[in-house]
Amino acid sequence: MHASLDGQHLSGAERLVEHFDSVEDELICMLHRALQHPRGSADRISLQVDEIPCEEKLTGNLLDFSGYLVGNWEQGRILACHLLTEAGVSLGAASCSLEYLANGAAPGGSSMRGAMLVDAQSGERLEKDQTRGVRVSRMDVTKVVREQLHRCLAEHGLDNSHVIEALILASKVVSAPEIVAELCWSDDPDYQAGYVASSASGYQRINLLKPLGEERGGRAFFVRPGSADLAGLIQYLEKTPLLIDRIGKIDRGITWSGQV
Ligand code: WAQ
Ligand code: MG
Repeated sequence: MHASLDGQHLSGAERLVEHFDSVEDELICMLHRALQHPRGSADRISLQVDEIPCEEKLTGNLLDFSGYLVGNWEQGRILACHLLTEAGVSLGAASCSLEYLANGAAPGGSSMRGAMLVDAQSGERLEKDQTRGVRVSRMDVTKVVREQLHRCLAEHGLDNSHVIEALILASKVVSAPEIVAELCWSDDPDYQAGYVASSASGYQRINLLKPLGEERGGRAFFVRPGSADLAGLIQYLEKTPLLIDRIGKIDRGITWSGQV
């Protein structure tokens, strides 16, 4: 679903539906989402439905979730840099990517529509189009996992669509063997949280990664140095259907002392 208002993007979402019978219900949910967006009711809505042959579908697991609480966004960025280096990203690649996102990674200093691809050692940007970037798509959790996730996240007061969608996206991203880690924070001016994800350490949420009111956000996918088949990686991230049928652990937030 893509929805816009006065020619401006308003909302977008997608689902992988297991049974044909649920397609209609999901479409109605999407319609409501577009019409009841907090920033207004859409005046243009596109709904697209694609059949996916069963043999194309992969299954996988959701990353473990843990939360870090920092006192301010500057500390959050120091922590993000530390977690990235722990995951195997060089200090240079981590710090220049934080800077790209902070300054708006698209030409002209706005947010990209998709993610940067960054060499985890050199920090070189590898995506062909620095406005569009790489757009991860075709991933979802099963209905059972979605219900478990709502329940577990609600216990920590974190049952919101930002968290759920980011956790699903990150789970697909770091499931690619070429990816070392992901860094993300939102482009919504009033949503300050973000995360560092890797297959070894899971989804590590950081409550503050940018100042309130900041519209520049984005994503960096750190690629293992020397990965030859970038086209194959992009194909996997953008096109291969992944239905996540196992939930991970959900841990309570821990306060970060600022010591690295
Ligand atoms: N594929 C790649 N990059 C994307 C995609 C996608 N499908 N969707 C968005 N992006 C990029 C794009 O540059 C956006 O500007 C940026 O990511 C942020 O997107 O509390 O809300 O949808 O645990 O604003 C993370 C923290 C929230 C959640 C992320 O991202 C939590 C968020 P947004
Ligand atoms: Mg957003």
